[in-house]
Amino acid sequence: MSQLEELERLRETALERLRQVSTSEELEAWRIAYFGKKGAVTQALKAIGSLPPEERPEYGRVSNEVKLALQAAYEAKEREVREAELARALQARAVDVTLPGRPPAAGRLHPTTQTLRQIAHIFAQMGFQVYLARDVELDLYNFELLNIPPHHPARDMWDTFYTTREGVLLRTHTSPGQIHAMREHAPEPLRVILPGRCHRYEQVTARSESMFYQVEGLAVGRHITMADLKGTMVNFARQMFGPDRRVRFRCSYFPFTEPSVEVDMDCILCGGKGCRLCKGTGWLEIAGAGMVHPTVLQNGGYDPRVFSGFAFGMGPERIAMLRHRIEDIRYFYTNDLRFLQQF
Ligand code: 2NL
Repeated sequence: MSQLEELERLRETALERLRQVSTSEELEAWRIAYFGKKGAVTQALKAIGSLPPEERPEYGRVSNEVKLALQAAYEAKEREVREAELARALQARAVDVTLPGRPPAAGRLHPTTQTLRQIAHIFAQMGFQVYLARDVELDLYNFELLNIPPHHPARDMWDTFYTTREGVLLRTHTSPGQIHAMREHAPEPLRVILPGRCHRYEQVTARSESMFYQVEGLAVGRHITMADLKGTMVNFARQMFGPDRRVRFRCSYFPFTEPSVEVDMDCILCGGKGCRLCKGTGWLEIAGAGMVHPTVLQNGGYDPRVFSGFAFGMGPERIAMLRHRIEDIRYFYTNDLRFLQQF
């Protein structure tokens, strides 16, 4: 066989073998077999040196043609293999974009937050604005300005978390915030509710936590009477617990109100006959309240000869416990989803 025929055979077999290549590994093996250092095409090009001079031009031309043709075929095959392999990879790790997504777990408002919002809504209708105040307070605001002097026996009503800084404590009730509110607004009349966390250094039981919320209300104006307090409390009880609720006011004592009362409503379970929930009394306590003590009005910046006011305080956890028949306050802040997801 002549040298030129051999070149022709080389071209045919190389193209035939290239046609059978389908992976990048096979393609690389083909490239080494033909274009590697000892590859068939490389050898064929080198062979020109051993030919008689008169055959060299023709051989050179044809061998160069074969080389270019195989190179072009190789490049075309390389594109084909790359595309095929990409298609296979996409097929293997297919993502079905038409599948519906996984729904994110929907959160919800904490039962205390829900209750705080209902309370705020009811009082908003009666003209009360929400006032927010700090959790860390001065003894001055938490006690002294509320008519509770140092060493006064009334201090025993609040077991207090003190900080290491003299005179700085965690508020035991939201009342100090009312002093801030009064001082901000005096001598203008005022109607605010003040929700927030309070802290007491107490034994934790089914009925009391060391951290809990309070909502206090305060109305200060020129002709405010006990009748305004009673109407406000009755309206609240009926909006929160049903339009037929009866409300009663019992004598009580707070250092910052005079007179002071406890606000009760008829039992939502037995309607007043007496049961386990109301401990046989027929009544449930929902708030403490009273007419703002003149000294406290004065400390808030109001002249007690001109201004009067009423105030009340309630525990939103207790309100929520009554509404939802929750038997233990500790459920509120233990973060057990089995509890929280019921609301
Ligand atoms: C309760 C009782 C009460 C107040 C809070 C108050 C605030 C000022 C002046 C007068 Cl600045 N009073 N607050 C009054 C009566 C009762 O809370 O049992 N809370 C859970």
